Parts: sequence; C-alpha cells; structure tokens
Amino acid sequence: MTFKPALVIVDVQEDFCPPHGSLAVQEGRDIVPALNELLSLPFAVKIATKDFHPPDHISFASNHPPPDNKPFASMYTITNPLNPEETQQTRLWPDHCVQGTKGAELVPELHVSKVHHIVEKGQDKRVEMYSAFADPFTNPNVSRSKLAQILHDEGITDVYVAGLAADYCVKFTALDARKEGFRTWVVGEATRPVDPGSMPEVHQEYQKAKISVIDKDEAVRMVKDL
Ligand code: VGL
Ligand code: ZN
Repeated sequence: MTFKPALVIVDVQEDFCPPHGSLAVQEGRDIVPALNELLSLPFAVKIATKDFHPPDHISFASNHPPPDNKPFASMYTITNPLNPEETQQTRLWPDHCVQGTKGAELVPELHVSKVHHIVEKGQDKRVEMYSAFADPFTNPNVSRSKLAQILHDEGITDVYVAGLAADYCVKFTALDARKEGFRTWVVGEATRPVDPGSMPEVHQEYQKAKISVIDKDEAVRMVKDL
C-alpha cells in the first residue's frame, strides 16, 4: 500500500494568536513547537495556508450596518454570487488577516523555511472561505485555492492537518481533504479552537467523515521512517 503524506498547517498567523491578534485563539501560539516538530519530519509536501482577506471582506462585522454587525455575536446570510438560490449562514468577525498587514503574517516562530508551498485563501470579498480548498458553496463553487491541485499533482495519499482554528479553518480543511479523497488525520494537539465548547461536535463530524484525530507523537511515528 502506498503512503505519501502531506502536512497542511492552517492559518498560524498573528491575528489568530495572543497577545496582539484581533481574532486571537486562546493558546494559539502554544502549538508552534509541535508544528515545528511536524515540519522536521519527511512529509512529501509541507504546506502552510494563510487567511488573506481584502479590507472589504464580507466576513468582517465592520463591513455591515448596525445593529447586526457585532463581531463574534452577529450572523449574516451570504448569497452565492453566482446563484441567488444558494445561501450560507455565517458568523461575523473582527477585521483580521488583511492582506499586507502584520496580522496576516505567519508567526515568526514557525519554521517557514521548511514549508514547500504557501497557499493563500479568502481573497474573494464576496464569500467566506474557512476551508483551504474552496468556499462552501457547491452550486456552483465560487472560489478555489491551488491546494487540491498541489496535493493531487504530488500523488499524495494522506493529509495531516493542524493549526488554527480547530473549529473553523482546520475543521473545514480536514473535511474537504477527505472529500478530495485523501486519508485525513487531524493532529489534535497541534490545534486550538475559537470555542472550546464546540469541540465534541467537531469530533462527531470527524467520526462521521472517517477522519482520525491523533496525537503529535502518533503522527511522528507514522512519518518519521519514510
Ligand atoms: C478563521 C475565523 C475567520 C480560521 C478564519 O482560520 O479558523 N476563523 N477566518
Ligand atoms: Zn477569515
């Protein structure tokens, strides 16, 4: 059986980390040592993704009128720009990961020199895009990154996902990796959520999708002797 693993490190950017991030995830920066250990392993492809929004992005509460423009609290219905029949309910956020700002940078502690590709996502102001593969619309899909192409071109069999945030971009990236046909592993220890209370439900979704959550050491054991 062939085994050609890829590592996908999701959105380990200043805005998702304490102490200054506008959308800081609790302990977000604490996962970097585990990520660096993963980056030292012989994965066939190592990728870092970046949330990379224009200032007028639809997910920013600041781009909507009051009273339904409270970051974290307000929801908004996004209509597929290519199909008025398809809608998605989405959460509004503080401005974050704006192209060209410090908040959009990968954290400097991350060993980026070991990464083969940086994949940017979320550039289309009209749609939210948690997954590093594509936006959530299907009929039709609006925006795709180059991630699927890279993984398929390399003949990848297994995708290991880690990073931020466990309940948003990591989750949707892992679910899409599975949909793309890869065996998919989430390195739970090397993620942190926006809402810790949401994680039992996330784990149920993983179970349904046949995605395994593993420890960092388990990932090390699987990949180290390649
Ligand atoms: C993310 C909220 C908004 C993430 C991105 O990377 O998980 N969360 N944009
Ligand atoms: Zn975002």
